[in-house]
Amino acid sequence: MTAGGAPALAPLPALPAVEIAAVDLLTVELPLVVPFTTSFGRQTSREIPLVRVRTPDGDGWGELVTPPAPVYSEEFTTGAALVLRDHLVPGLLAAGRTVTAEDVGHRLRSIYGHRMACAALETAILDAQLRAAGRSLADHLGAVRASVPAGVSVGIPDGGVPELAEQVARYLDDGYLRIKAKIEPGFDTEPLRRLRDAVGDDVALQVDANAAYDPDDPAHIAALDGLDELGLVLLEQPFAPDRLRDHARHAARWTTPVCLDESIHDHLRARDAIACGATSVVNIKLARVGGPLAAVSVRDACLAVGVPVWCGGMLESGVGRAANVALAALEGFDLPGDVSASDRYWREDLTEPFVLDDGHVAVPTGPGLGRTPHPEMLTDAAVSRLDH
Ligand code: OSB
Ligand code: MG
Repeated sequence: MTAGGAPALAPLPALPAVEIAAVDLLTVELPLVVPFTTSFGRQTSREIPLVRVRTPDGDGWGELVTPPAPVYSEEFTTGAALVLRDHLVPGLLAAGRTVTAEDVGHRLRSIYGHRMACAALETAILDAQLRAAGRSLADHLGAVRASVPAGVSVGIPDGGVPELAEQVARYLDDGYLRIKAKIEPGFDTEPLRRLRDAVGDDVALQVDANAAYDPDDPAHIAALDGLDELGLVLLEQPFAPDRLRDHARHAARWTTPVCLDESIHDHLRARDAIACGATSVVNIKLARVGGPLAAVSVRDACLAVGVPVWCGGMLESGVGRAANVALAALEGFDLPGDVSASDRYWREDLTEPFVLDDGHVAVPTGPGLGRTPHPEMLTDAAVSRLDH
């Protein structure tokens, strides 16, 4: 045991490197089954770029989860595709075409940010290495469960509270174990009080503001104070990512735990945010922190000081979802994540779908991600080379 009482965490086993023959980006557009509205905008479909790493032993896949505009963080899809083509892939291959997933971090250490782009590349290389080794990502990362508890993130509906309550009732009926509602100034205390009344006190309910509140605006703070009476599991990212001290100042007054998402871009930021009282739960998205390996180090930093974590999502297709579900299977991920079934997002997923079984999603057991895009889902994909 470490000083913090958490178990000492073993380093990941080494895997043989792969020889990269080509790196491509395949982009498909998938309509969402329900529009997804957050404080930063409304999305009705996703442009999904997949990084494909070709090796003599087969392909590896990774999903680029960037939104179309730089509204969640600085990253956005056209920018990420450009940085992959002009900086990340050339920077990686300049030191040779025999690579490991760790090389993405090591060889590109002088490049700032662009973590979602790095994550797509690192995941694709790790997938190729694991497929060659016949090992699943979940096993490699040290999974401790065969299925993960599933929550669902519900956008701000066009039809207001009646539509929200109807959607939530359907998800609870499906078996989801907790509900996360998006909020923004003007859609917070009152709608959430009505939702709480509709679902009852026993439903695990949490909210996500996506940084839309101003910590110095009394009306904004009054609205967040009102939420504190609703018995929420947590309040996710009320203020802008850099405002750690403001999160800490208000978190100290609330009984509802504050959980940071956008603010936590690496394990050092996790450590600092926890130490200053800005967050007492952490949403870990492997794409936001630069890939599965960085996600494990964020998890380690949280577990070392007894802070619970859960796995967030970015409306992934089956490719990105497979990596998220493997991460959510690790020790410490005890709260239900935003790891919902494929049919919550897509009429037809790019891969074999993820399904909900008694509120849980099964962790893939096949080699690598355990999911591969169906070739017929990629027939209309726009394909470009990243390694010229
Ligand atoms: O803040 O967690 C977020 C989706 C896109 C961008 C940011 C967020 C989200 C979600 C959806 O909440 C989670 C999911 O994939 O179901
Ligand atoms: Mg969030």
